[in-house]
Amino acid sequence: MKINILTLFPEMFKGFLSESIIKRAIENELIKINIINIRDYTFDKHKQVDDTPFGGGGGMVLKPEPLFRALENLKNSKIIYTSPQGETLTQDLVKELSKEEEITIIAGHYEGIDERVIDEFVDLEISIGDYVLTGGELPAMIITDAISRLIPGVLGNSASYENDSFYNGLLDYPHYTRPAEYNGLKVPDVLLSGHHKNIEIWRKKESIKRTYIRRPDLIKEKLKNKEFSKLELKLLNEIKNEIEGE
Ligand code: 4GT
Repeated sequence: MKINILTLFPEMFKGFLSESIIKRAIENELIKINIINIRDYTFDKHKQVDDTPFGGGGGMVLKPEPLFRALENLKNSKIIYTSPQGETLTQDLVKELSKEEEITIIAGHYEGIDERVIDEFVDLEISIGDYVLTGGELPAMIITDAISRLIPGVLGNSASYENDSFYNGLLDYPHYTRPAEYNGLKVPDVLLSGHHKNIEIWRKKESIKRTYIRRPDLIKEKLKNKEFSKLELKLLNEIKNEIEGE
C-alpha cells in the first residue's frame, strides 16, 4: 500500500512516521508513505500557495495551480480530500480503502482548497467527525493510521484486528493486566480461571452490554441486519433483563 500525502506542513508528519507501529511498517516495506510538499509545485518567485477568496469573506484559499501540477502525476491513485464536508470515516470505509493499491490524501489548510481541484481530481471527500480543525494534516494521519493497521503484517500476530471495536460492529470489552489485585481493585474472576470458553462468552457479553448502554444505534443496526448469532441474542436478552431488574 502506497499513501501520498500533499501538505504545506511536511514537518507535522515527522513524529507520526518515526515511532512505533507505523515506523516498523515502513521499515518492513508493508506501507510506503510519500509526503509531498505542495510548495515544491509553485513556479513563482515567492512560492505563493494561497490567495484571498473571490467574493470576499476573509481567510485564505489554497491556489489551484500547485495542486493541479502535483496531482497530475498521481491520477493512478485514489485521490481523497479531507474536510468537514466529506463522508464520515467509519471502520467499514477504512476497510474499503485498505484494499486500494495507492491512495493520495490532500491536506488543506486555512479556508480550504480551490473547488476546481476537487471537481477535477478528487474521488472521495472524507470527514473524521463533526468538528473543525486548522488543517487536514491530522485527518490525513488518522486515515493513514487506520488503513495501515489493516495491512497484513503491520500489527504482527500478537495484536490482531479481529478483536477490534467495530470489527464486528460492537464496542470492545474491558481489558485487564497484572496485578490481579491493585489497591483492593480486583480483576473479574473469570479472566483468572483459565476457562477459555467462559472467558470468550464473558467478553462477548461485556461487549454487547457496553454497546447496548453506550451505542444502542449499533445494536439496532445489527438486529436489523440479522448479524447476531443465537448465543449473542441470548446474551442480549440476559443483559436487558439484568438492566430492567436494577
Ligand atoms: C475538520 C476536518 C477536516 C478541517 C474533519 C480545510 C482547511 C479543512 C482546514 C481543514 N476540519 N479538516 N478534515 N472534521 N479543516 O475531518
